[in-house]
Amino acid sequence: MMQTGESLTALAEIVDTAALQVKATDQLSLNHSFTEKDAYEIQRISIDRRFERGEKLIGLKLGFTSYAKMEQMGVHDMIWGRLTDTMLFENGSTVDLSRFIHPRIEPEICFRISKTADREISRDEVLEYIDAIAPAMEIIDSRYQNFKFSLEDVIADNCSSAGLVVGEWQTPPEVLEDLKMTMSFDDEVVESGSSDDILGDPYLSVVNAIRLGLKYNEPLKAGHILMAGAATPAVFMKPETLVRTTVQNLGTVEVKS
Ligand code: OOG
Ligand code: MG
Repeated sequence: MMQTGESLTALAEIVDTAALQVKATDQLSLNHSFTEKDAYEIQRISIDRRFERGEKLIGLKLGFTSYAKMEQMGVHDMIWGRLTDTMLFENGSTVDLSRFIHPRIEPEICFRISKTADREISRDEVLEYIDAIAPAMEIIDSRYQNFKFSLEDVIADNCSSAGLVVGEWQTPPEVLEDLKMTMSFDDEVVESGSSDDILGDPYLSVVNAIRLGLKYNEPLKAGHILMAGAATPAVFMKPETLVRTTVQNLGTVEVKS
């Protein structure tokens, strides 16, 4: 059954409060029925609450752009969420794990958007819309118990987004295929994959994020960043650990806990 505006607001408050109080909540879908469209509306309302508290939109993220992630989480459709300024950690900085419920970290690629697209674009046009690219990691922290959710649940929860760290910006190469990506904890490799694991070509993340942003009235704009989605499964963070991701040809990015 379609939820009314008022009850979508109540559901948005549940996920926002869980994030604020750093306390896991039941999956919304256990007690409420709502559609994917409703889920994006819940996400929008919950992120609006952050904006009201002063946070600023810095860009968008995609999720489930790799089979590794889809399999790990049992969810099989691409999703998108919003990134705000308070989620951004400086490369090499220390992250306070007490800010999160049960944080996981995953290796990604980040794009800087240089031109606002007012229509869908093709793969061949991507380089006209970005001016920089960087190795990156996303910290995800589902607001749901045991990191378990349906597709609708995770969309409502802003796709688990909780933090991100971006390495040095590079000039975008013509092709991004077949670049080795590894993530290590204190120099021990914990996950490795290839840039190809992201949609077969991470530049397709730009095509898809522009399409989805237009569809949901949250267009990617010049100056925004875009997280492409993880190439490998995410790994639970541990205290006192240096986490580093290396993307072949693009360099490294790291964060300490
Ligand atoms: C959802 C977020 C997925 C990605 O990069 O695929 C995601 C989750 O795994 O909790 O960010
Ligand atoms: Mg991610």
